[in-house]
Amino acid sequence: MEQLVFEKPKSIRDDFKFSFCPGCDHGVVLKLVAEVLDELGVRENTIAVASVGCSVFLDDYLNLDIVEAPHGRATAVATGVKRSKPDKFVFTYQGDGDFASIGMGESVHTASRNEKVSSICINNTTYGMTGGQAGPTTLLGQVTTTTPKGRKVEISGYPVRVSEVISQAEGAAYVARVSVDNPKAINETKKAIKKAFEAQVKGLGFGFVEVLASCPTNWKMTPQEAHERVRGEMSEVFVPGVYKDISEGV
Ligand SMILES: Cc1ncc(C[n+]2csc(CCOP(=O)(O)OP(=O)(O)O)c2C)c(N)n1
Ligand code: SF4
Repeated sequence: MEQLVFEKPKSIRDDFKFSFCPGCDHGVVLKLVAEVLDELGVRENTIAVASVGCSVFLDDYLNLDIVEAPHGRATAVATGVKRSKPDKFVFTYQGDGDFASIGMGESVHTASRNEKVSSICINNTTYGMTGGQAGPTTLLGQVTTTTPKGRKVEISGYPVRVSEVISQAEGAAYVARVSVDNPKAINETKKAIKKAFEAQVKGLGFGFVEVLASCPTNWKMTPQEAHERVRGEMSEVFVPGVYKDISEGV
């Protein structure tokens, strides 16, 4: 007898068009987001906000109402959506260039105001879609198209530790940094996304998850090498963990 062991989440479109590179982690994270939306039963009541970057085609993947926000403005757009429709479940899905570079002002203030929205930030240490320029999270010494000799403190400063910054905002209800480079980490990431989304459902406030993710294309690595980089040098600088959880008193 045929036994169903896996079902496609209803929050993923039946006709989704796959636009990510082989080995990219965006697809894994989007699947987890879809599973959590299904499990919380909020799909039909959700308005998601997409950013620029490789996640710009969010509406090609997710079976939801989706608004597109210009570079960095996703949390500001989410704020407007939530304030005008407080009964909706609202989340943003952004790259690190979007969330923590040009959008950092919006991101920090959204957390400080304790807006009842949730944000996912994919930290792949680069501007992926535009060809691998340095971004706020680019590691020291990392070679990118705009740091051909490696990122140097004297020229570009230090990498921004996004979860540490957001967790300092008094209004943030939940802040966690996770990764998806192995099955255990993927399970932890799903739990973190659920916690962040539940913070909104329970009215606790702003929930944030930073996902350490690979960009094999711009890192010029195989998917395996890219995950080793996430586990190694990336996790040493961007230490995974729960940085704030007001429901647990962390
Ligand atoms: C208003 C606006 N400014 C700039 C751009 C150009 N742009 C498109 S994607 C991108 C970088 C995205 O990088 P990131 O947010 O890290 O996402 P990734 O592609 O790595 O997932 C930029 C600068 C744009 N599309 N719109
Ligand atoms: S450029 Fe990087 S982030 Fe964008 S789809 Fe390809 S691997 Fe993923």
